[in-house]
Amino acid sequence: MLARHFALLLALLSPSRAQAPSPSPNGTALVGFNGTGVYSSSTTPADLPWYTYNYCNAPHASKAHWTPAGAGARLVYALTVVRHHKRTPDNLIPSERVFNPPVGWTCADIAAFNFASSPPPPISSSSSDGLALQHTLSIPANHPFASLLWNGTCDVGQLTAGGYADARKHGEDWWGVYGALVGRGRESERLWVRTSPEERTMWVARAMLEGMGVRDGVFDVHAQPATIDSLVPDYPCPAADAVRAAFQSVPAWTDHLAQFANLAARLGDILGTRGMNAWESWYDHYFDVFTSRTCGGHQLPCNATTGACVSAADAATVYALGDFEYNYIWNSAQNASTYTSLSYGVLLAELAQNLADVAAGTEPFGARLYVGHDGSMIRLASALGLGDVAPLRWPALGSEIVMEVWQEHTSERFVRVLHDGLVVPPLTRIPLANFVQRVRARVPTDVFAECMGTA
Ligand SMILES: *[C@@H]1O[C@H](CO)[C@@H](O)[C@H](O)[C@H]1NC(C)=O
Ligand SMILES: *[C@@H]1O[C@H](CO)[C@@H](O)[C@H](O)[C@H]1NC(C)=O
Ligand SMILES: *[C@@H]1O[C@H](CO)[C@@H](O)[C@H](O)[C@H]1NC(C)=O
Ligand SMILES: *[C@@H]1O[C@H](CO)[C@@H](O)[C@H](O)[C@H]1NC(C)=O
Ligand SMILES: CC(=O)N[C@H]1CO[C@H](CO)[C@@H](O)[C@@H]1O
Repeated sequence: MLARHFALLLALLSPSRAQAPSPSPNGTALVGFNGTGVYSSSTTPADLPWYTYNYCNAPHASKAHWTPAGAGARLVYALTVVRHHKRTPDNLIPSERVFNPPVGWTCADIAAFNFASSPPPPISSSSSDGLALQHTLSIPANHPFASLLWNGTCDVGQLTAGGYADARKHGEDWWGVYGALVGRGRESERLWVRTSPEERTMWVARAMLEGMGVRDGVFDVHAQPATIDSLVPDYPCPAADAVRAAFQSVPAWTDHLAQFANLAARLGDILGTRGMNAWESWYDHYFDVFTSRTCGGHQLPCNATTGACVSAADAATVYALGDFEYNYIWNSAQNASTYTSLSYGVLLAELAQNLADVAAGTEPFGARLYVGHDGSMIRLASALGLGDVAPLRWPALGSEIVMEVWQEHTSERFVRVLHDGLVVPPLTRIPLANFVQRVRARVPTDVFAECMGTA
């Protein structure tokens, strides 16, 4: 496994074989990231290793590459957290319509259903013929505010048909490895699924369940209200905000903004975002706008007036900067660990409790699946110490962390962690109780009081 991990690092560091062009060497020198990997297709080219970083569709555990933890050990539980798959941009260019991709953002190939039912229908895996409600989104050309959005039929941050297909395959692969923990026909009894309050995560849950072979009936997925949701996470935490504001005002952060001011100016001139704090205080928005397009098969944006387009080289530098920023904020900054603990403590406590229940023999489910966001993945990766092994990159679409519980011989149980399909070297065999303790150690004693500053 160690050798495989080394190979992974080499693959990440190897120059131009991936589809993204090599970024400028001076960018590499500053931020320590190359931005290499695949950013323009869900399919990793066959000449690259299967575990190559693919931002559009992360590698994950599958029968073809997964190996048991060792002879004599039996898999008894899997706690999986994934990011949703490909979507439209979550951040809009101020004059979005002017930058419309030539073929537009069309979502005619994915149907959205949203309806309520009262009284609640029975939860079961048998077919139920209720009245379903499909809703179709339209953006009328004569809408007075149409200039703020693209011409097309997709909502902002909407899962695309391509994202749905990737999620379905993800579910199929997940079932190939972990399905036996659930059992055919016992899906709603043995598999517990949680999403964020964001619609796209529910769509991904649906696609993954479909890929797992759950076709009919009513499946219950759980979510928390957006105001206190712990998975995005969205609960208020002014203390965490203050910690982050402080470590984003020191040179370790501000230097990269100064160093890449020319890049920011160039991008700002093309997109009309110059001087806008939301776009210039970090590269998050550019990263989102560019990758959503390239992963969705669209070109990088061009300014219709000047004809200037964002160059592939600049996009690659943005990707490297995105990795740098994610690693800094959630992993490497002084106090990043406090920030992660405060802002994710509620979910970490829940994950630890699931595993404690397994240890106590009171967990009724064989597996739990959480469908979240990049912010969910990076915090979990950081809290589990994955950033001590290698710097953390921006969690790719569909990225996955699995905490497997193995039973050895008679009583000894241990946890093995997989990240994007690969076993994480230091987390191959942690006694279950120790693992629970490690996760709990990252949970503030009184997370509400510490967040609200009343501790
Ligand atoms: C919007 O896109 C459709 C389909 O590509 C096209 O037929 C139509 O002319 C476009 N409308 C505007 C206002 O750009
Ligand atoms: C980290 O937290 C300590 C204690 O609150 C504080 O003194 C220090 O300035 C913080 N560091 C940064 C970079 O914000
Ligand atoms: C370094 O990168 C900046 C921003 O992309 C660019 O303006 C500058 O010319 C580069 N310097 C060198 C020495 O390549
Ligand atoms: C196109 O570029 C010009 C020149 O930089 C800029 O002023 C304008 O805002 C850009 N267009 C849009 C629609 O943002
Ligand atoms: C191709 C390339 O730029 N590779 C560099 C990636 O970054 C590492 C440091 O993190 C360099 O050692 C590589 O040379």
